[in-house]
Amino acid sequence: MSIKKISTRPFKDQRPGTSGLRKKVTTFQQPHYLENFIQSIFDVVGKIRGKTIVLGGDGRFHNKEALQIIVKMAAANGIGRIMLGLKGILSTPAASHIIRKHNLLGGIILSASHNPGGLEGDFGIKYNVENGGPSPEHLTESFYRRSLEIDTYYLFDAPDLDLEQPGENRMGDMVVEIFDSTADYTELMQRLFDFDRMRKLFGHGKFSMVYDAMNAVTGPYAKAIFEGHLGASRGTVINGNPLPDFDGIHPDPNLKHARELVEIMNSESAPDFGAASDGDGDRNMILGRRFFLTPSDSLAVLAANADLVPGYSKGLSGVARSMPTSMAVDRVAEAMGIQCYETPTGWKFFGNLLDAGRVTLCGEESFGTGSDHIREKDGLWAVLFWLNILAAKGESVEKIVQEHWRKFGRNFYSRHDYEGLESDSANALMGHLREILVGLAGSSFGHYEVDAADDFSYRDPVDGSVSTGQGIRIIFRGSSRIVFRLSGTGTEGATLRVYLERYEMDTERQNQDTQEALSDLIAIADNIAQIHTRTGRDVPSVIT
Ligand code: G16
Repeated sequence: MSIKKISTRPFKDQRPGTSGLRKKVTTFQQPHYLENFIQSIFDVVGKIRGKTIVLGGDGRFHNKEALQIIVKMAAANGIGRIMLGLKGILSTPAASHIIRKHNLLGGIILSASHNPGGLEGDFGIKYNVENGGPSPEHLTESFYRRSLEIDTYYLFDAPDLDLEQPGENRMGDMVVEIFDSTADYTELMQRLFDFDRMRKLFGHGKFSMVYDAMNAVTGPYAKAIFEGHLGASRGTVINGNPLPDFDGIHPDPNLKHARELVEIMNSESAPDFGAASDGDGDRNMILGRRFFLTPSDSLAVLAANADLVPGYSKGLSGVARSMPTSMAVDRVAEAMGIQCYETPTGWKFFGNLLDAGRVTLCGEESFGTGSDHIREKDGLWAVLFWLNILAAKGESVEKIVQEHWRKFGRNFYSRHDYEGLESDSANALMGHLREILVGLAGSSFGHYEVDAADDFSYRDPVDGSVSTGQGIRIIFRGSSRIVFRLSGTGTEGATLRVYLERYEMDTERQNQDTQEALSDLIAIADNIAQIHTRTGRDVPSVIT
């Protein structure tokens, strides 16, 4: 067996987005496409000879084929050992944990996260670094630059591995250890949460839950934890088998795509608690009985109740949220006397703050919540955090959230997505916003007066790096905001995201319908950005 040296030519479109390189499956199936990007990663990371990496994916279409190629490329490039998820399955949080637990060089995760799967769907590659987190921006830019000049990649000439059997295999000098990561991950969760208390919650027979794994990666982990360790009844986990096409489900845990769960939670016989995760297991959606909780509120409630959870009972060093995430957690931080950091969208921006011990909890409006236990957001962790709080308080999700609003005020919040826009018109819309920004401060729209308007830029307080152009913020007096940005995770045209937020202190007015409460801001957003005129769209594709 030998190492094959293969000549190739660069592709021009391998610049990673918000979270790794995401493209249509058919793009990745082009000869040399995947190989070019993987070789670019190996070339840029450098000093990989003899090192260990973790490898796996969310089980989506093309996962296994891609894994076989990457294993052979790793062997040819001198990697010493690969820890490979059994059947090719590894959730993003589990991969982050394995990197940290074993002090690995890093990891390659094959996932397009919450994007649709199947032959017509999406595929993706992320490289996580030695702290377990996503590659920082300077590294993803280096992968991209390398991909523009690459002319050779290396492949070990060997038969495919059997991914279905745990144990050690050899490929040349490299060892491939095929392992089941559910035990490691469960053990980490047991260190953070009060499993006894949660077992009692399920044990007295009055508490019920449904968890929707959306036929994606979390099914095996969720069954082991909820139905196994915590004694929840069988059937608590629905859509629990990872399938290449997710059985047609779009694995994005929101009100539109987690349809089955939402129907169950809105029914007369709804269980007490509902939750879902996405394709690679890093997102979460939390539902009470006939009650939807925004991810922004979820982060704020977790922070306010962290003292009830063993892993966080010593206090939080600080919290962080992405810029478009509502400012609900800011109020909790203020009350607790801790720092709240505002970062650009993308989990990679939390890495330095977590490593420096400046924050313990962080979260994003895009259904992502996490802590310093790993360096990725973590879907099942968030669900367990909620379960632990429910077990400790003995109250419903709705009651806990209502009380939170009474104490801190409510940040009415919604995100309107306009998907599949023509890139040119979406870019022109953002260009128009940038042009008018300067003149906005001081102007009034109905009752709303603009306090400040800018294109968000971030200076990392730890390493001083600066990221510009991270979204247009229009901030009104009284803590209302409209934010506009283009998604960095889509694979078709452009997606405009409009984030709307209004703060309400008056407890009498905290129970309005969210869209109603935001109706003035929705009209102002359209007026300022000329959404309808520029995109031809009357309504958003998705409202969360
Ligand atoms: C990724 C990132 C998140 C980000 C989200 C949405 O999530 O990891 O940090 O908030 O994309 O990004 P955008 O608004 O640019 O589409 P995931 O779950 O897709 O990896």
